[in-house]
This record gives sequence, structure tokens and C-alpha cells, in this order.
Amino acid sequence: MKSNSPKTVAEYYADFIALKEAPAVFQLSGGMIAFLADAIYRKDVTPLITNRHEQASGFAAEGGTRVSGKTCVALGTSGPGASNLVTSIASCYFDSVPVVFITGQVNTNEIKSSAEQRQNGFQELDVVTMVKGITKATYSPRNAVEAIQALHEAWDIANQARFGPVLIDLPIDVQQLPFEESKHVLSETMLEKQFELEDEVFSLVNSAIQNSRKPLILVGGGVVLDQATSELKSFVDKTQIPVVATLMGLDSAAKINGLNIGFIGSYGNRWANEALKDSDLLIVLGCRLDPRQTGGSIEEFKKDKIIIRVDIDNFELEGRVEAEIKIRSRIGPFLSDPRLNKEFRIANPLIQLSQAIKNSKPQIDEQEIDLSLNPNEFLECISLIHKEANGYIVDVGQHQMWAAQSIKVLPNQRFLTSGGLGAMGFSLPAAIGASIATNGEWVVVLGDGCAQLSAPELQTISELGLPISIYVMNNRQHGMVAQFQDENMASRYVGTRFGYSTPDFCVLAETYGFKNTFTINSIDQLGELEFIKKSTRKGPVLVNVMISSGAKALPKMKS
Ligand SMILES: Cc1ncc(C[n+]2csc(CCOP(=O)(O)OP(=O)(O)O)c2C)c(N)n1
Ligand SMILES: [Mg+2]
Repeated sequence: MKSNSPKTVAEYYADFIALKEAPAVFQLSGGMIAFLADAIYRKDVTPLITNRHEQASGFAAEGGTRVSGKTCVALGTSGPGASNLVTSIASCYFDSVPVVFITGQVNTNEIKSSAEQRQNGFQELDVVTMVKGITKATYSPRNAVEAIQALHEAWDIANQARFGPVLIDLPIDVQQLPFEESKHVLSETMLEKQFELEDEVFSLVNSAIQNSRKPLILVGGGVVLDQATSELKSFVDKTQIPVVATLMGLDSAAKINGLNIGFIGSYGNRWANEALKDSDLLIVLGCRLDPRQTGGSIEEFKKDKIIIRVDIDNFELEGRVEAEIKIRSRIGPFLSDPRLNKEFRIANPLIQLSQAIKNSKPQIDEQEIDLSLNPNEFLECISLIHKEANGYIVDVGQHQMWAAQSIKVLPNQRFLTSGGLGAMGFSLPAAIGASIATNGEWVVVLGDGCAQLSAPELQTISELGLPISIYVMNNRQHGMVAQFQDENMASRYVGTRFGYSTPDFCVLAETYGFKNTFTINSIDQLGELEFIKKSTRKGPVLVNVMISSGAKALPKMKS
């Protein structure tokens, strides 16, 4: 491109993405998106990372955005590139992550003009219709002005609470059009709503807390999304109300010294679920209270307690668990509001209760059979050697529950997983995004099944030399589903053990260029972890952790 030629739409996009300090753009190449990728490359400000599957690009953008709080971008070409992004778009939608997805599209004059026509252009796909239900907004710009407006609006909308993904479907000819100055002012309705809270709300909350003997805070993913972890910490420090956390709230709760009881839900720590059950006041912060958190019976969950819910999203407040006090608000402003009484301090019996249960039945004693490697014990040990890591990125399955139950997340560490969607294959690409966005060390915990969904990303990791330590919790089965088959299908392991196999993950990683791989068969080999720690600083490490297929995710709450 000659320097005197006018700026193109693609170049404007590259400038804008750089100006917004997006930590990275993730992509897999394709003709229909190539002009935009080329402009980002030439701008040479935002790292342009090439993954081996568009789904990985989307997960990487999600990981990078979640850990940095800054929007990353994922690109895909038209047709299969766009459809491959769909799972990662859903993941961002359910976990409220403001990623901007941009798909290439065929030339505007090749786009089909009727919904009845299946396809007109080669690799034409109506991705906008496909993702309408899993995005906050979608755009199909047909000229330069629309393309520029779409970018400004999309970025803003993604970043307004409740956060979520947006998609711009950008035809190849529009990418090359000369940029045109346009107005891009958000209309009134799109501006972030502020929720004024009445004095009465605070008197209700204050008296509910005052009258409670066993108050408990339930921390959900909304706390970290609202960047309200320090407000949570100071509220807990002052009031001494203990906390329990969901899968998405584990890292926020990790900031609470001494009063963090643990992980609740279907596979939660026994003592945390008991504390929740025994509480007489539950303050639910940024948490959907989905069936995995409440169990099947809402009545049982609500029994003998008052529930206060604070959430930015009215639909959640009006959701399946009706609270006695519903507060539509951001978490941080609510917790730091001077009208909220923070002087509450009692010796809370829930602390003693949970400690007694923990002493009599620690997490590692939950397994029903003797194991040469207890996954809970192993993961607790892992957290001792990765104190300097930025955090943990965990996939989906039994290993996810073992990690949530036993990893000791430090106050400055993150714990990421695919929460709402529960998408296998999330962890490796998300760690790529997290590592690029933070320029730092991450630990991945994934199962042998999940590893096989995203194994090609080992090439991306090794090519970039990212300091990621990968623990494959290898039970040679889709353990979580096998456990379900034990309970419901007389242990007929269809597709989980029958007709399922695993490669040698060390050989696989070495083929992808990993220099450091280890296999661990028993807890006695933990001495080797020191060696792993040293290797991690130099680049990626893969540890193949052999676990008996008889190990289960326990305790398991009845549904
Ligand atoms: C994309 C996708 N497909 C299927 C599932 C259903 N599923 C949930 S956990 C699981 C098993 C995961 O196996 P593995 O990674 O080996 O973990 P393990 O349970 O053995 O620890 C499956 C198949 C899913 N969550 N995501
Ligand atoms: Mg497995």
C-alpha cells in the first residue's frame, strides 16, 4: 500500500484496535478476512496470533480478555471460519466476556438476497443469523460508513455491563473501501445504565444482616467481571461475614484471608455446601444460582434462610431462585455504598461448622478406593509449586472439579474455566490468550478427552515458547460422563471408554516441539515437581498425570 493512498476500512480497524490497546488479535487465515489481518500486521502494534482452529482463536480471545480486562479480537474467514467460531462466541456470551468477533464475508454483490436461497457466493454463510442468540449485537455493514460505525458501537456495547460478545460480519470488498469519517455517537438507550438504589434497600439489607446469626456471602463470576474484588475484600474484612464461591467466583474468594470457606455446588467441598445449607442469610453476589449451584430442589436450597441477590442483570434477579431482597446493581458500587452497614461482627458458627467437617473428612478422603495417585492431593501439591504463576486455566470434566475443590488459588491468582457453556477444549487456547495478554506464566489442568479437542494448539504454544505448564489428568476415559454412566446406565461406558482411546501425550507434545515432558504415575514422584517448576520458566511443559479410572469427582450432590 502506497503511503499516499487513502486509509482503508481495514486500516481504520487496525488503528482502532491498536488505539483500544487490545492485548491481541487471534485468527486463522482465510481470503475473506486477509485484508483485515494484513492491515493489523502492517500496523504492527497489536500482536496477531495464528491459531490452528478458529474455535481456539475465540477461546484465546476469551482468555486474554478475562485476565486483562481489555477486549481481545478474534477473526475468522467466511463460511467454515465463521462457523468454527460459534462455540467460542457462546462461551463468551454465557460467561459475559466482551470479545469482538470479526468474520470475513464474501463481496457484497455476492451475498444472497433471499433467505430462501441456501448460498450464493463460495463459502458464503449467514453467520449473523446463526449467532443472534449468543451475542449482544451483530453487524452486517455494507459500506465504509456502516463499517466504521459498527466497530465503534460493537466495542462499546461489548464493554457495557452486562458484558458479552459482539460480531461484525465484514465483506471483503468493504474491508478495502476508503475509510470515510462518520458520526459514531451512541444513542441514549445504548449508554450504560446506572441503577440508583433507594435508601430503603439499604435499610432492608442492613436489618437482614443485623438479625442474622449465620450470614454467608456467595461469590459468583460477576464479582471479578465487575472488578469488585477489592470492595468484596474490604466488606468481608470489616463485617467478618465468611464467603463461599461458585466455579466462576473461586478466584475472587481467594482474596479473602481466613474467611474463605470453599467451593459450593454439585461437586463442591462438603464443608462449603454444609455451611451454605446451615446459613440463615445468604448474600448472593453476581451469581446465576443455576442448578449446579442450587441442586435440583430450589425449596431445599432456600429452606430456613433469607436470600439477598445483587446482580446487574434483571433477568437473573427474576430467575429461578426468587430472593427475598433483589438488588439490581453493579457489585462494587453496592458493596462500597456508605449506606451499607459494615460494622457487623459476630463469631460466626459457620466457620466452626465447616472447619469441623473439613477436619473429619478432608477432600482427599472423599475417594471411595485406594489410589496410588489421588487427584485432589496431587492438585493441592501443584498449587504449592506454582505460587508464581498468574493462575490456573482448567478444562471440563472430573479434573475440573478436582481442581476447583483442591487447588489453593492465591490472592493474586486467577482461576479460569468455561463456566456456563462447559466447553471441552477451552483450556489450552484460553491459556494462550492469557499468557499473551499478561506476558506471564499460566498453569493448565485438563483431561485426556479435553486435550484431544485442542491438541493442535500445542503447536501454537511451542512455536511461541509460552511459559505454560500443562497437566493432563489422564484417566484414559471421559471420566465425568463415565461417572454418569455408572450412576444411570449400569456402567455401560459408551463413547467414554468403549470406542475411546488416548495417545501418548508426552510423545504428542514432543512431536509438537515441547522440550520438557514428564509422566507421573504416583504421588511419590512429587519430588520431580521441583524440576517441573524450573523447566516452566524456560517455556512450555507437559506433565502426563496417570490416574486410575476409578477415581471420581466426589462428593456429588444429589440432583
Ligand atoms: C465440546 C463438549 N463436548 C462434550 C461435552 C460433555 N462432556 C463433559 S465432561 C466430558 C468428559 C471430559 O473428559 P476428560 O477431558 O478426559 O475429563 P475427565 O472427566 O476424564 O477428567 C464430556 C465428554 C462437553 N462438555 N463439551
Ligand atoms: Mg479423562
